[in-house]
Amino acid sequence: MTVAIATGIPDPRFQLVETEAHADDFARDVREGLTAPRKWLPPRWFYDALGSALFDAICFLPEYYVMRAEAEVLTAHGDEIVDAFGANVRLVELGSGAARKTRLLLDRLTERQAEVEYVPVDVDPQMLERSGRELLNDYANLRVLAVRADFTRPSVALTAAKTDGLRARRSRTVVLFLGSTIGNLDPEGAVAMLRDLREGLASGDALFLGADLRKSRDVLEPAYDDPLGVTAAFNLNLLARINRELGGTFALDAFRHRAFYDETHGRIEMHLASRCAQRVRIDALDLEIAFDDGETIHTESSYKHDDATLASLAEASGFTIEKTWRDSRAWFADVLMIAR
Ligand code: AVJ
Repeated sequence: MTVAIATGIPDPRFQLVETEAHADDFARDVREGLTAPRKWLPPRWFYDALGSALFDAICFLPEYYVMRAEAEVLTAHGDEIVDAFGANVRLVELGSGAARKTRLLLDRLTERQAEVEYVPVDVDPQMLERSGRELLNDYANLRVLAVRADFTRPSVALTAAKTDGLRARRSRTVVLFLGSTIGNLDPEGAVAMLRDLREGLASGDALFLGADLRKSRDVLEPAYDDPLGVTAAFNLNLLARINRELGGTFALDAFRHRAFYDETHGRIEMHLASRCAQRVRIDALDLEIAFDDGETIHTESSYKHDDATLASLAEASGFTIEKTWRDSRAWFADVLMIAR
């Protein structure tokens, strides 16, 4: 079910494993989402090359505190966090991307352990190769077993990492799921994912989860609707991507970015609202979509957590919260959970 593929990196410390479980069908998701009674698109499709660059730009915005708040947690409490991981751990990271924040932990782990095995899990093999190579340049005692897999099915990735794994004497696996990526999942989806993760772990293994916290609307809404319009561009790029890849005919200026905080559900919702009644053709799908004036496509939910939601998430998925670290404003939390 998994095959190691040739990687062009002649480094014996790097290995890339492919799984079959990367649900990679943009066309299918666009058809399903845009023909639904309430139109929607999954946020995972934001991240083509341009979308990933726009997300990087978002992280520089003064209004978007999320990345900086988590970096503060990992910087201020890094030693304590790595202490709590324990000795000789293997690090798995779900949705590793460029693995920039991971370095704050690897800096410390590679000093404490003779050898660190790092298992980044991502759907983008180029990203895995690039970030893997960069990490290996900087850490002499690192081994990278990159797994190309859909991180919403962590058990598949963990199985791949087990069969093809590098042998290191280790006490426990610590799974990193940073950056509030969990926020894209609704409560049921988050529990389903963490349950699947728990199935791939042994009792005593750990999850280190980054979650954005509930806070004032006055802070949350500008973070997702910035005056420079970068988040608007990030959102609209989804339509541009449909135009580029599926022969869509979206006029980008006929849609407007909207983001608002739904306090009842504790989530930011992002939408693209049609500025008029219009029809849009998507050639590759042989489809024409009708929009009413003001009708929206729901493109993202970003759930915000608190102690209660994190506790019930852990409880429902087979983990026990060991410790929580927050930034100085208590806007973001990183939580260490142990598999029961
Ligand atoms: C990457 C899912 C953590 O929800 O804050 C940023 C994505 N969307 N601005 C988030 C995002 C709009 C981000 N996550």
